[in-house]
Amino acid sequence: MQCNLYQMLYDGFREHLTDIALQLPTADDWSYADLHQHSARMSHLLATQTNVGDRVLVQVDKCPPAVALYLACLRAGVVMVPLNTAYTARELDYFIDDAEPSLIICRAGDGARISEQSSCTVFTLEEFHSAALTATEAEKIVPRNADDLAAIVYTSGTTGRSKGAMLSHGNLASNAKTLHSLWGFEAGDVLLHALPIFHVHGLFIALNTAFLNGSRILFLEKFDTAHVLDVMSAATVMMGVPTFYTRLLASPDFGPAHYAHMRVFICGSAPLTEPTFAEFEQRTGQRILERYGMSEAGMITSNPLHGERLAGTVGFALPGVEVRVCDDSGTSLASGEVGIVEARGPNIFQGYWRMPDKTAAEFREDGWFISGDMGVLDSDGRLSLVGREKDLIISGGYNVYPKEVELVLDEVPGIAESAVIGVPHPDFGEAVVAVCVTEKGKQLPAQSTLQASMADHLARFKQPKQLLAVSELPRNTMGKVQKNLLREQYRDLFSPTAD
Ligand code: MLC
Repeated sequence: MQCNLYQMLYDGFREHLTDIALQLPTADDWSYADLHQHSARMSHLLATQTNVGDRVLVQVDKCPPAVALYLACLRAGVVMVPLNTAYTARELDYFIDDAEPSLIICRAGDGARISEQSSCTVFTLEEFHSAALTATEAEKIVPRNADDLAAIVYTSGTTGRSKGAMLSHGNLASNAKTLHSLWGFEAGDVLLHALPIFHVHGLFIALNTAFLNGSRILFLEKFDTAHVLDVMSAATVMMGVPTFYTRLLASPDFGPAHYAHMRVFICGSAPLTEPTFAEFEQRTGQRILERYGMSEAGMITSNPLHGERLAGTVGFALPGVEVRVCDDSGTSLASGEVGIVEARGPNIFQGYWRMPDKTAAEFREDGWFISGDMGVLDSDGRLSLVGREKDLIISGGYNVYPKEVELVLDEVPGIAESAVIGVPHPDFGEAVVAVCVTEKGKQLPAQSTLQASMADHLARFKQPKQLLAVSELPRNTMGKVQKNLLREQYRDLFSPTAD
């Protein structure tokens, strides 16, 4: 049976080939026929450069050819490895070593550097796209099984080493189909898309559901409040991270003319606070639909489209997905008890790329995935997240593990040790903050010096928004740094009312 996700998406949009697929502010729109044809040609070119199952590393700006490339990878049966455009050359080195791609497609301007960095074939997206346009159109869609890999999505790891979550055609297809139906996609729906397309949220959740529906996508390069407001009145569905919603609320211009036609505002990737939920409802009359997911699982739970959407909860397990809350040994806890969220279903990834031990540690023998998030189920099966077991910081929807930042800071001359924490931030939800102990008799280097030392090593969003010097870090009797005390101490660092 053909389980290639492209086949399913094509079946969704084939009746809409002459309709606009990607609507751009520049009016350079792409129809579904354009996406179908360009991806066919790109897939043909991919087939001349790679074998089925090879990894193709992609670090490109958000634009229509990048979307065609995603579809081409599916069609050609290669495994796309999308990378955040904020990653530095050093970070890229790690991904090249780890994923061992046979092809890299990058931004204009990065081609020469990456060719030096890697022995595999490198194209800029522009080069690849123009070369593909001269290629034959390959109608072919490579047959794939449900468990064949479609993508590897890297997520930060507790140890500072990123892990590649392997997602199969079946994983992505199950989520796309379920969410398309659960969120009530219907004829005439128009999706406002301002998310990046190198993560699960913007790439798979947003694009795949819209493709299945043959929907027009208002395709914005990034979230810029003014640009979003310019186009919002034409949209019926928006998906975003909480920062999108706090930025909309911060805009005095945001009014009924913008949201009157909006069928549903969907939010995820980071916790939506109850005040934001309430203020949004008060301002617009709309209750934001919060859902919960992660790179390893796509979407896991969602508040209902028609039932009650409750602030502070992430709703119910998606149809076909099981969710439970367990103690450390994997024993289910009663409703009302806090424990680790575990999930099982067709959406759960195939494991971490070349990390069998890590994979084994995060799965129970009977297939339950141990998410690492702490949660509690109510008696109706509604899940609320109450914190994270691990040290993870979520800044503007991006995950940052402190260890990775600490390893870089500890190399900076003058810093003896550091503790990196997340503290509340009005725009990003949480901000990365570093608390540093300086070497004896030394001062904390100037912020600009520190920033410069980190620039080569860490993507901008991982770099601390503030560095603080202390004489010592609080430790428990075992000698472990008590980050909870630091988080408490600095919780008001970015509060608008803080001194
Ligand atoms: C940008 N910066 C960030 C940042 N994004 N810093 C911390 N956290 C972030 N998320 C930096 C910039 O480099 C810049 O640095 C400064 O902060 C201000 O930039 P900006 O122009 O205001 O930021 P902007 O480009 O508007 O981006 C903010 C954002 C964006 C929140 C709109 O980060 C975003 O689109 N986030 C979405 C992430 C996402 O899609 N996550 C899904 C993961 S999938 P300087 O110092 O140079 O000025 C997943 C599964 C699931 O989690 O469930 O969905």
